[in-house]
Amino acid sequence: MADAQYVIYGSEYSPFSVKVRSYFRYKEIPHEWRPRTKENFAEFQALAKLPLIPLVKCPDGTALQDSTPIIEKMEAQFHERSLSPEDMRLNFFSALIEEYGDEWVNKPMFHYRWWRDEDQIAVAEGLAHSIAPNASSDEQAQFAKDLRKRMVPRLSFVGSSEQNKQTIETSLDDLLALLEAHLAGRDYLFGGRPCLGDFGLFGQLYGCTQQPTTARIINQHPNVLSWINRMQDPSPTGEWESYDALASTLLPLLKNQIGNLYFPWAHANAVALQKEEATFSVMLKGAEFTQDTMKYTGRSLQKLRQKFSELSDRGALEDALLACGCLEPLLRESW
Ligand SMILES: N[C@@H](CCC(=O)N[C@@H](CS)C(=O)NCC(=O)O)C(=O)O
Repeated sequence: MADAQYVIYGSEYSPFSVKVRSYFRYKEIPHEWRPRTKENFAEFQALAKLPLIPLVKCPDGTALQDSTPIIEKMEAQFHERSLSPEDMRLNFFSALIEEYGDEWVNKPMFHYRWWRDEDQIAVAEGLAHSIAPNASSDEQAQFAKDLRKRMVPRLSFVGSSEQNKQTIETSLDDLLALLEAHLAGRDYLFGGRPCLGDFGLFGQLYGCTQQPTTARIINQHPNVLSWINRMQDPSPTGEWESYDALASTLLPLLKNQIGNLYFPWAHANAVALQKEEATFSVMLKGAEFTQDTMKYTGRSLQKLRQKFSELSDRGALEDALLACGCLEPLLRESW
């Protein structure tokens, strides 16, 4: 039966979709990758509760959406090649990196996609081709123009603006420099096997390789580029490394990107949601950052805090989080 396996409705241009596709490949879960197109849109819509990809249709016909719960659900069913290192510190760091990838690194990915003419044109053409593969070249060109017109005003959804541009662009530079150092001599974030954090971060950075400006930036980071390529179809190359072996380059990355950037931003967003404010401003690395409040990010931060609060015997984890400026934001109350 053609559908007696998982079907992933996604797009090569959707970071969350390629994240889930890489996960299914790594876990060797039989699946079909079905790019969502104009032709199969009605089929997708009949399954979707939200107008978002990825959508995974299970062999029993039920549909799953939202990459993090999709992976959690699969992890509970497929135990080979687990994504969870035994060390609680690494396991929690992995969740933290995934959350940061999904919620923060999505900003530079999306900002660079639709900010400059060169990138707008290249991505709109690629998107038009992937959504309407059978259209004539004239129709695709018109569709690309329409997509560009529709997507550019959506920059504000991720907080991309003149005011925030520098913070967003510098955050990608900083991430890539820190990741380049961390990945020297290792295949995945925690050694010889990918963790949840690898998948989340990879999805967004893979998206960056499809955009001329960020492709040029990433090309200057050969370790990161090799890792992005490896993550498209990952397989284990060894064991997890120990926390001590990883700490010297991992903690600076967490401190710079999560302790000093993601957490202050996500916390300010959560406070604004609590106060039912439509926008919020927060100082990030000395610059004021203003954006519309995001409900999804508020909920996912809450889940992370919940996950942390449920851990017992977490003394060593607290020390590790303290070392990278990530403990206090997890202990704070919000809404
Ligand atoms: N939190 C969701 C986010 C999914 C998401 O934002 N998907 C984007 C593409 S990456 C989307 O479907 N946008 C609307 C569209 O493409 O029609 C997840 O992790 O799956």
